[in-house]
Amino acid sequence: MSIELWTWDTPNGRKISAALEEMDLPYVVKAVNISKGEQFNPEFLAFSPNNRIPAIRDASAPDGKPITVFESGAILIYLGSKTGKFWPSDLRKQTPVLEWLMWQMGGFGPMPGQAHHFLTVENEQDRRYGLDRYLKETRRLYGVADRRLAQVEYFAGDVSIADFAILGWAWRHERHKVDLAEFPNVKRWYDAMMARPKTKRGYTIALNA
Ligand SMILES: N[C@@H](CCC(=O)N[C@@H](CS)C(=O)NCC(=O)O)C(=O)O
Repeated sequence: MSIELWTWDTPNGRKISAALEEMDLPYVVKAVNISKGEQFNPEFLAFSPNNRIPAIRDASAPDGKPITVFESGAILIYLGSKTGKFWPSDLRKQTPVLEWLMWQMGGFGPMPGQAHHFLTVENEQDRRYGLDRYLKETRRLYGVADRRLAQVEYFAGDVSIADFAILGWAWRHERHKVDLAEFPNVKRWYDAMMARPKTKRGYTIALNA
C-alpha cells in the first residue's frame, strides 16, 4: 500500500520524496499549498500539529496498523527503520547518522531558513542584522560540512538518511548565497548525491500538484 506524503516543493519536503525514492517505497503526493495556508486545514493539523510539511500517513506500519509521522527527521528514522535501508541498526554505525541528522535538524535548516526569510524583508534596517547573522551562520555550517566531507565520502561514511536530510537544504545553496565552489568537498558530495537516479527523481517529481 502507498504511503501518503503530505508535502510541498521545499527543502524539508524534498528530503522525504528523495528518501522514499531511494528506499523504493510506493507513495502518493498529497500537496499542501503552504503559500495558501493549507497547512492550517484541520484535516492536516490532526496529524501534523505544528502546521508544517512534511508529514506522512502509512496505512501499514511494520505492526500492520496505520501510523502517521510529522517532523522530517522523525519521518526519515521511521522510513529507515521500516525498510532497514540507509539507517544502520548497529549502534556504532547508527550514531554518526544520528549526529549528522541532528546537526541538520538543529542548524543546517533553521539557519538557512532564517536567511531565506530575511532575504524577503524589504526594509533595509529591519533586514540588515538578521540577514548578516543568518548568512554568516549558514556559511559557518557549510565550513563544518566541508571539513567533515574532507574525511569521509558521505556524512556518516556510507550514504544514509543524514545525507538525504542535509541535501534538502544544500539544494537551496543559491538562495542562501553560497557558491559551492568555495566548499569543494561539499560540492563533490552534492554532485554525487544529485547524480543518483532515485534521488534525482525525488527532486524532480511534482510536489505542488
Ligand atoms: N522541523 C520541521 C520543519 C518543517 C518546516 O519548516 N516546513 C515548512 C516548509 S519547508 C512549512 O511547512 N512551513 C509552513 C509554515 O511555516 O506555516 C521538519 O523538519 O519537518
